[in-house]
Amino acid sequence: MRIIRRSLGICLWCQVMLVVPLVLLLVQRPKLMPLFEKSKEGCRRVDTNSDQLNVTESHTTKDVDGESETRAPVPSHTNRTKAPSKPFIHPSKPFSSPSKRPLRADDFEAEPKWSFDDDYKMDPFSSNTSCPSSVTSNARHSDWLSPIFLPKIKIFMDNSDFSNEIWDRLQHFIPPFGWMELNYTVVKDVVSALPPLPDQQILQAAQKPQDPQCFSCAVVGNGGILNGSGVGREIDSHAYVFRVNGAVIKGFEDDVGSRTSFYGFTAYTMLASLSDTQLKKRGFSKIPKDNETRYILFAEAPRDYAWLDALQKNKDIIKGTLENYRKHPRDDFGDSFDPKKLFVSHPDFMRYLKNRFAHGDILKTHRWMAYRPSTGALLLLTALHLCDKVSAYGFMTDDFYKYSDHYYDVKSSPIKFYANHDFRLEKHLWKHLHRENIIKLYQRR
Ligand SMILES: *[C@@H]1O[C@H](CO)[C@@H](O)[C@H](O)[C@H]1NC(C)=O
Ligand SMILES: *[C@@H]1O[C@H](CO)[C@@H](O)[C@H](O)[C@H]1NC(C)=O
Ligand SMILES: *[C@@H]1O[C@H](CO)[C@@H](O)[C@H](O)[C@H]1NC(C)=O
Ligand SMILES: *[C@@H]1O[C@H](CO)[C@@H](O)[C@H](O)[C@H]1NC(C)=O
Ligand SMILES: *[C@@H]1O[C@H](CO)[C@@H](O)[C@H](O)[C@H]1NC(C)=O
Ligand SMILES: CC(=O)N[C@H]1CO[C@H](CO)[C@@H](O)[C@@H]1O
Repeated sequence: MRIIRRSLGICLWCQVMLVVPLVLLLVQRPKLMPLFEKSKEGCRRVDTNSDQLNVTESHTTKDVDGESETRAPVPSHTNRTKAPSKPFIHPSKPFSSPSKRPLRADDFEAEPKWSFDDDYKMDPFSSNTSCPSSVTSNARHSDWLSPIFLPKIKIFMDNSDFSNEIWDRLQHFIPPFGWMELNYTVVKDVVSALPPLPDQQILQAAQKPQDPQCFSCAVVGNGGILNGSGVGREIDSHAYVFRVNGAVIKGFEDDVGSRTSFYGFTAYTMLASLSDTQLKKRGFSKIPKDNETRYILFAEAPRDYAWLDALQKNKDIIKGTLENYRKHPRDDFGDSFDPKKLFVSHPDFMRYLKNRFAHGDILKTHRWMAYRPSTGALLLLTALHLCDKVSAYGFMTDDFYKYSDHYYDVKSSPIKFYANHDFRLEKHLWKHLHRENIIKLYQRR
């Protein structure tokens, strides 16, 4: 068997199994198996960064119902930019039946992988840029990025992004990568209330004839490297300025600029920032609210959907979510809250960023469910898919130990590493993107 496998690349049995699962899935009670990492037992993990078609071998695993049985492996097509030529399960096919109890994160000992894990909602109306040297065109010339970069992926959700089929599909992924363990009614209400987003390339949609060909964006992280940097004017000179979480401006204009075109947050990071004592000392008492400011919510947990529901319906947050912070989300936006100014990350886009750009090692462990890219990373990677040119300020560099955690820290303190993020991976990613001429990463000499 081993010899055959070596000579063929994949075993014969596996080749047969490329075709069978689709039939099984449609005919049988649809149950998909996570591709656990159990190399000792002969199963290989599907590498989501490989361009080859890799298949896990047969193995016995604990089913989501608790029964133990041998099941056909699910093929994973991984040729990302092309339409799949091998069998794959289309996202619009239902995967769960109402009689079954919903999937739970606890069912899995490590991050589950599904055949449709790497399939994402695309935006057919995504507009082309006329910028001669944009992120998209530079990515096309990068051996590393061209196979993984999807310039036309759908970035934000609108009211077309809820249906029972989508609900069933996204049940397989925990938030922010999907909707596992969320409340059906709340998700349905929230997504259905989002305004239509006919052209999600929101920056290019604003394009007028007199506008520049290339839209530049400055993404401002909160790193201590910005303290004393003097790059405030440079930041403000970009067409758009992105900020995140505790985005202190007052008193730091010379270093971080003063404009905010986009403010990125999760319900928790925003509310926690607003109640942070250190940030309070810096006068951070409200989120940025310029006349140009728009908002990007990275919906990372059930509480984000509950918070958004309350924001949309102009009511208090339900008990058991974030009511210890501020009960009434509208208060943070003011009376003139305009739903069109709030963009909500698409779970497919979040999963794409995790799978292809920031796949933390912790995902292979039993603590997999805690992991997500940091809010700053989500914002920078979002800008990468919206803008023609991206400059990153206040993001982690190799000499991070020389700087305080944040530029606004009252007392210098070393950067904190959190178990649920992978800052080293992110630091490496920024450096790599900078080297490949995709972003300009601010570094001090
Ligand atoms: C993936 O795409 C490349 C070209 O980009 C192609 O050569 C290769 O055959 C494709 N692989 C599969 C499995 O379709
Ligand atoms: C966008 O660009 C691609 C390739 O450059 C081209 O084939 C396509 O027609 C363009 N679409 C629009 C809407 O301009
Ligand atoms: C889901 O949310 C609705 C509306 O808030 C609530 O009435 C319902 O009890 C929730 N369902 C579950 C299973 O928690
Ligand atoms: C919005 O901001 C721009 C740029 O600072 C300014 O020129 C304009 O007057 C402002 N508009 C309003 C209504 O405040
Ligand atoms: C920021 O820079 C100022 C001036 O160089 C310095 O006095 C201060 O200690 C720095 N703050 C932190 C948190 O390192
Ligand atoms: C991650 C992984 O298993 N990648 C393998 C995919 O299949 C090719 C060809 O069989 C291997 O060379 C890769 O190592």
